[in-house]
Amino acid sequence: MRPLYVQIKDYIRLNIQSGVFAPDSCIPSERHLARQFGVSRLTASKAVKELIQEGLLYTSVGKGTFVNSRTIDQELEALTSFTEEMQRRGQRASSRVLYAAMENATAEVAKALNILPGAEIVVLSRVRLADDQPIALETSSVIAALCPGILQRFDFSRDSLYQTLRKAYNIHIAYAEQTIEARQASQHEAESLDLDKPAPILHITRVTYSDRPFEYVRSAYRGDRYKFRALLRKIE
Ligand code: 16G
Repeated sequence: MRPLYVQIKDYIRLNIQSGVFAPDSCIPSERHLARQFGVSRLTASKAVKELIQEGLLYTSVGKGTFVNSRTIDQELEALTSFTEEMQRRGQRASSRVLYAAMENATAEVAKALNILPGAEIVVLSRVRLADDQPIALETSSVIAALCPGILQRFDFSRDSLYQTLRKAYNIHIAYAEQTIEARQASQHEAESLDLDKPAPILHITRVTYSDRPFEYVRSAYRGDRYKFRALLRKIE
């Protein structure tokens, strides 16, 4: 059984997605949610707080908690796969698969994916290319139990990982958390990305969620070929 605060989060998220809680409208109060779900006020508050952190809701002091329409669009819009992102720019996406195998989760990966260390994960390491130019080196770890047989059934030099997860395993991406930092490319990264050393890369660590974390990715984007854009909203 899923924790109660997660069930409350799902309830709010579904109501937002279906338009029952309209953009910029006030959602039910924490007291109301607590009563409705038969939980403590603290549990309801945890659900609401996390949705605020995820950018789905915002609070207005003394007025209540509201549906954050613009941020959702921005965040969901920005959450594309490499294949979709390249298509949008009119470029052709392809991949060179460097490694694809089952492994046991290290403590770091297990923590990010909320699984036990040693649990089976699918590790996929790919050089991502746009119009045949290497752009990024991505290593994704996906919980194996969620996508049985994925490596036997699909060819990731051609197939999109996200499309495969959605179509074949019914895993729908809800949001992702990522950090970006600049650093010097390692030798392996430089070789994979055809870089003359020393060259800067943008190193991204990302956890992608459906109704639970399912993918942990570490990627190196070529600093000279990639730019990340963000829309920033003033905090009330
Ligand atoms: C993006 C994601 C990566 C994901 C990949 C799936 C970033 C920084 N990374 O590159 O986490 O694994 O898309 O792409 O946005 P695919 O569906 O084309 O295989």
